[in-house]
Order: sequence, then C-alpha cells, then structure tokens
Amino acid sequence: MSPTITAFENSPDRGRGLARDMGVRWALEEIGQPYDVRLVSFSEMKGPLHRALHPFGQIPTYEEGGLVLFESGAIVLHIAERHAGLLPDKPEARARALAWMFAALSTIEPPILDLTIAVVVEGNEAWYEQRLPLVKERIRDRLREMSVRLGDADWLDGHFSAGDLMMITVLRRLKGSGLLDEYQNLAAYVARGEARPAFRRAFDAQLAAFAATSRG
Ligand code: GTB
Repeated sequence: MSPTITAFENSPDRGRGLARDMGVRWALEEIGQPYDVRLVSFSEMKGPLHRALHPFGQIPTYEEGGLVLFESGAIVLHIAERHAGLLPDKPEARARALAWMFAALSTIEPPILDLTIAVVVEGNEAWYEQRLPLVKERIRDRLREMSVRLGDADWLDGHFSAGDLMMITVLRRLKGSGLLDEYQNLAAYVARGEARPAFRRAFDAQLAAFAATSRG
C-alpha cells in the first residue's frame, strides 16, 4: 500500500516548492515509492482529525499502514532507512549523512527561519530595518561556513544522500533573498539538487496540486 502524505490545499508559496511536503515528496521520488497526497485547508489542519495525526496542526504528515508520522525530517529519515538510495550502507558514512540531516534542520534552518519571521511578521515594527541586517549576517555566517566545507565537491560527503536532500531543501528557502547567490558553490549545489529527475518530479507534482486548487 502506498503511503499518504498531507500538503497545503492552497500553498502560500504559490507552487514554488518551499513548503515542507517538498522534501518528503523528493525523498519518495528518489527511492521510487509511489505515494498519495491529501491536500488540507488551513481550517482542516487545525481540526481534530488532522491534529490526531499532527499534534501541532501542520503539514506534512505521513501515513503508512498503521504508522503515522509528523516532522518532515523524521519522515525523510524513515523513508531513507527503509529503502536503498538515500543513506550509505557503511555505518560511518551513514552516521555522517545523518549528521548533515541534523545540521540542515538544527544549525542551518533556524537563522533562515528568523529571516522569514522578520519579513513576514515583523515588517511593520519600528526596529525592523535595524534588525534585518543582523538576521541576514547570521545566515551569511552559516553560508560562509557551508561554502568552505562544500568547496568544489558535488555533494556534502561523496554520493548524494538524505543529508544533501535535507540541506538543499532548507537552502531553497533562501530563494528570493539573494543571499544564496553570494556563495557561488552553494547556489550551484542547490541547482544540482534541483536538476535531479526525482526533484523535478516532486516539484512538478506540488506545482500541479497548487495549480489545480488555485484555479477555482
Ligand atoms: N518542523 C516541522 C516539519 O519540518 O515538518 C514544521 C512543519 C511546518 O512548519 N509546516 C508548515 C505549516 O503547516 C508548512 S511548511 N504551517 C501552518 C501552521 O503552522 O499553522 C512552512 C512553510 C510555509 C509557507 C512557505 N512559503 O510560503 O514559502 C514556506 C514554508
């Protein structure tokens, strides 16, 4: 039986593949696992049926037989652990790929989320213009470090892994800020991920869902 994931019925990213179902879709496409998508509205997300799947009333969720998961990182890890292709077989390389997954979510993503919050929520505050450069500088600090580590490699640790998938998914949220383009090798790294056929399929699927729901 195919797993079912949830995604926004009408994504605020307008089909740019920036919501967190994108990484899950990409992981499923990488391993060739067909999946169903249930689109949920904001009010459904906060209702009891969805909260039974997701304690915080968010997307994505993942249902597979009796298993229900939330948190995109945990879902990608679950998928990667059960299918070949997203995690190396050798224990040490596998541990390093997991470290990059965690680095994406707990080291790189927080300052990026700060920027989203600053722009979306704090734009009218008197101190917004003063704070924005500080928020951006914290992102630059991390990008600089990532850029040095990646160097001229294609992927973070040899072959493409769930670590790259998570990292690229997180870095894509900087699209539109111009920050990623300040680090040529990181911009190329993200473009390399986006060029993968599995990414394209996942992206096209979420875009088609957005187009269908926003049409009428
Ligand atoms: N840590 C959780 C995970 O990784 O799964 C976070 C899940 C989460 O933040 N989900 C968001 C959500 O459900 C959607 S993806 N929000 C509704 C709510 O909390 O009430 C975040 C997101 C939203 C919009 C854009 N965008 O417009 O570009 C990008 C990302």
